[in-house]
Amino acid sequence: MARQPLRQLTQEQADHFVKHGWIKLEKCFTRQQAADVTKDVWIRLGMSPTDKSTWVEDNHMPTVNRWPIRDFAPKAWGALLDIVGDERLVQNKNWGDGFIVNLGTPEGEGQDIPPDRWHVDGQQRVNFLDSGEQGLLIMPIFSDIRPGGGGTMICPAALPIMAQHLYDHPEGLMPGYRPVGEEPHGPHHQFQRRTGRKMPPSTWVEVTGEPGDVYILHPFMLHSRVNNKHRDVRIVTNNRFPIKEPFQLARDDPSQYSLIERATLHALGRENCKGWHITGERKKFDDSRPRNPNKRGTQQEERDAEMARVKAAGMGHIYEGYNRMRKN
Ligand SMILES: O=C(O)CCC(=O)C(=O)O
Ligand SMILES: [Fe+2]
Repeated sequence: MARQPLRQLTQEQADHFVKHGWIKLEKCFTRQQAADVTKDVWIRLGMSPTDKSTWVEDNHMPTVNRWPIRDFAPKAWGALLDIVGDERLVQNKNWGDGFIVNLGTPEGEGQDIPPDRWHVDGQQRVNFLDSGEQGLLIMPIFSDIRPGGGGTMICPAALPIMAQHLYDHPEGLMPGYRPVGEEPHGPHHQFQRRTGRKMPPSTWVEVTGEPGDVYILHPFMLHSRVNNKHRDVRIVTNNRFPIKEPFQLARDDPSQYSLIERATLHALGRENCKGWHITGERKKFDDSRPRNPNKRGTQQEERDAEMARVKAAGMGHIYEGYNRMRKN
């Protein structure tokens, strides 16, 4: 039996995802929707939009409210189902307001600085070729992002390298893609970052667009935060799209592969992964440590600090407004 026909994507978009591991969808939600959900960003951040001396470069805000993708961005939702292939596999049907706000730095203003924070998301677990926990990396855009304005850099050409490394290490890869069992400063120390540094700039793709545009990326996509030379207010979210089961890369009926699975096989240059099995343990680490060096605390600490700031500004009610937007 053939897979369901595409609901949202054109065949050309589906083929692009399989071949390159990413697509950009335009106008998945309106500029007004973006304005509505980001309207309290400055209060939440505790910074002033007009006083750059209050700005911190890289802000990973806690998620306080969530809303169903299906209602907020139906086109993106349709595309996601096309890529995953089956709604029953979808674990998290919401996006939220955990904005990532890149405000640039005084030193970086006007400067062209190459990206150097190359990584693949998956910091909280041991990663395998067939891991479903990341699912996809989805980047909805909530502000105007022009070239040089702090949009993330992605490197689709590194997908085959990441996929092969996962294939070669069925024992699993730690964050950064050091194989489980290898000493911390061994041969694969900072594998992701070092691979990124070797990729020529001609292979990079800069995330740019308008509020409402959405990038959908393969879970192994190498990407990096970039300098925001214009010091525009760059607002996105990064969402996982976890699926409930490991990906199946050795199906008896090849017509049943999802687009993600097909993209993984394409990156490996293989028809299937028959005979490949994980040999390590699927494991999640706890989330009580800061996600990156710029974070000011654990997720709970950040949430508490933000709530305290918002309450001190006499704006505690903003969260009630948000909560009314929630549908499930
Ligand atoms: O802020 C960005 O452009 C990228 C952030 C990112 O990749 C991350 O937080 O994992
Ligand atoms: Fe990331």
